[in-house]
Amino acid sequence: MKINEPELKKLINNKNVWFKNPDDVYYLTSFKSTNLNLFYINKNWYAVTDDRYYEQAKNKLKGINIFNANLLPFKNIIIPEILKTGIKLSVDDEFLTLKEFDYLRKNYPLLKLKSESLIYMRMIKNKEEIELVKKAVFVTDQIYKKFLKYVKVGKTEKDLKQRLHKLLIEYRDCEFAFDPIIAAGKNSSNPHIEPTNYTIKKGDLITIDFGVSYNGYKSDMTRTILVGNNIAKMQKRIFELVKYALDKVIEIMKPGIEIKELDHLVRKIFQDEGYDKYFIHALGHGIGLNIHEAPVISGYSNLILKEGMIIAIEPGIYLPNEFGVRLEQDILITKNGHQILNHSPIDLKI
Ligand SMILES: [Mn+2]
Repeated sequence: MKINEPELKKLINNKNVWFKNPDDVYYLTSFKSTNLNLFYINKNWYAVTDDRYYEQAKNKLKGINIFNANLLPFKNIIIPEILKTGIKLSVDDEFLTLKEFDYLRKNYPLLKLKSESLIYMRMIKNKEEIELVKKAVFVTDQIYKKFLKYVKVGKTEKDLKQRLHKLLIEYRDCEFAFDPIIAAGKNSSNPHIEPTNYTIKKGDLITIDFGVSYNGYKSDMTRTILVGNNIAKMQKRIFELVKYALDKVIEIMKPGIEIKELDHLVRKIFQDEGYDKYFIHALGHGIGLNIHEAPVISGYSNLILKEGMIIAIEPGIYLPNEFGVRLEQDILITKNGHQILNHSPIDLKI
């Protein structure tokens, strides 16, 4: 994303800002690195990097004053002279370390730091970003379709994870958005668990949660499937309840809806059946350059849905030591409603 000055100025309200989050830096400059600090100070741009990126940055980042801080003692945060003048600088507190903070206090005593969350900056996706997420979702759907053919009794969770990796290799512009979750049988009662050597048996439920990253933009999808034909009554009941909640919540998603309302709706549906205490995580999250970004979909949110948000909705019920069901769809908020981006089937039986 090239810097879109008018948009950005609106977002940061003409403040002086220090961008430290690599995703924010990439969003603003399209420059990928593990060490590029970006500053917007008195309407000028400054970037500080090191030898590894300096030449590239000079060539690619037009209109930005580039500093090479390679030889300086604290290269990650040596910053332009201007900071010695005692300006006020907003910085995302999640990305400033205590070590850096102490260093700044000693060496830039006049600098006033203001802790500020910048997570809202990337919340509304533009056309280009929406296309990139759609592409990531498309690849996820393709991989899932091929993956399903491989799921059989006798395979282990690790076998299944390895298969996902093999299928991903075909898409050379993609990588996994996060380490895929494959949880079968009792393991599925943990929302997040590492794949094990557990061997899949008839009648097991398997939760598959994975997504891909395409040009930095992420998808996130979860399915719960049954191995074999015989479904236990309880499995069917929980699956149908989670599916019902997913459908109901997506149905109401459109600009203007309060985010906490989405969370309340799902918890109410589960509560009516006595399962609300087994829904042990937030209902969802924004996706974009990061797999979990603003807005968080929870009962504590004060935000409303807006056109251009892309949100993963993932209700789940986890019965300890029995099994769990989670279903997750990626939803684009459109002008008048929403669009479900995933096309993978949500059938329980395979
Ligand atoms: Mn998710």
